Amino acid sequence: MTRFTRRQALTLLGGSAVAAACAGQTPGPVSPEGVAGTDAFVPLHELAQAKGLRFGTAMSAGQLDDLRYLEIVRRECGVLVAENAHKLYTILPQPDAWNFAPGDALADFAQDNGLGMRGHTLIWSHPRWLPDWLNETEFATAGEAEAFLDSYIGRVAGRYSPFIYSWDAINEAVDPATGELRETPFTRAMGPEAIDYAFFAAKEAAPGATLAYNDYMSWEGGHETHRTGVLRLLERLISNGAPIDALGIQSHSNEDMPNEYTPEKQRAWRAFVDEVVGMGLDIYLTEFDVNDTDLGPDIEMRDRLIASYTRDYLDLMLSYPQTKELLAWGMVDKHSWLQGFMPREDDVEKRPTLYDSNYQAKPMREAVAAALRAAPDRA
Ligand code: 9MR
Repeated sequence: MTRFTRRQALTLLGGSAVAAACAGQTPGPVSPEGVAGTDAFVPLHELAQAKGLRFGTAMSAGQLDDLRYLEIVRRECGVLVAENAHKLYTILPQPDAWNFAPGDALADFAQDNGLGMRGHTLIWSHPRWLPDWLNETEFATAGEAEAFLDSYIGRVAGRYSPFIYSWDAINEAVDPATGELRETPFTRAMGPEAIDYAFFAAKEAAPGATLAYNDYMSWEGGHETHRTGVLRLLERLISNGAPIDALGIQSHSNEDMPNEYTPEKQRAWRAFVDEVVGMGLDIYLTEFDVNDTDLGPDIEMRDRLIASYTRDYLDLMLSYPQTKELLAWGMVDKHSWLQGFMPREDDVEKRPTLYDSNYQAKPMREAVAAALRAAPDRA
């Protein structure tokens, strides 16, 4: 018997209302459009697809046990990315101790449910997020470092090829304080060429996948040096002929609150994005969420500011036809990494994602839907 994926089956059955009905989700407290199970409900991945975009989320392997969360992911998302399971510290915590179990579990879930998958990340070029054994490694020659990159990237990107259609080949190589490259065991042995080399190795292992440089420079105040450093790195990669397709703009707003997205900051940010697309690169919004550490505790007020910022930020970013991906960094507040980062003084739960901790859609979800509906078509 032919085995259809759930997504294929829903398409055959005829569209979004059926998708919502099959998802069997209890209604949320937002406008009818955002309420799963109503005729007006259209999944975000369908709204995105209609404009030539992909919509999805990050997920950890542990969250595969949260069935209500899985309903939301299946219903809303077309793409999954592993929050931590495809990082080097997970896959190779000790030399020769390969651990693909969590990454495979997430890839299996994506495949079984008709979702695409992005890979995050082949090399996180930041010593804090490399395992100790690797930070302590001194490659004797550039050739030794190259051999490691060939073997690690070849094994990881090769394992998921062609299923993973896009990789963050390198994550966070630029030091925001100086704009220079961070030092890693690879740059110590190879110099800046280590970054280029990772792109070439990824292309060889996963020739069909698009490759991005991913980083957290943003519109926030104080990010000017970071943005300049990233532009310099992109220019270098391109002039060296590295196979880079896109800049991954993580889209966390960590320190500036959503109501600090001023016209002046937007102008500076737009100038940066203009330069990136001017280099011929696509834009992927890879880790979208909104931090509310410094907003007052009132839920209605926080949700309103977060939704309004979401709409404004996405309107700007989706106005670029080069923006091809929109991935949320988690879809339910209680699972967000931000609950542990810059904790709120009043200790109330943060509201950084599209659904609250009772799995109900929030105004932020409607803001994403509205921005996708308003976005211009792209190829
Ligand atoms: O959300 C991730 C968190 O669970 C991990 O502890 C942390 C360290 O691996 O990484 C977080 O994700 C980061 C992503 O990989 C890169 N951009 C910043 C994200 C938030 O810190």
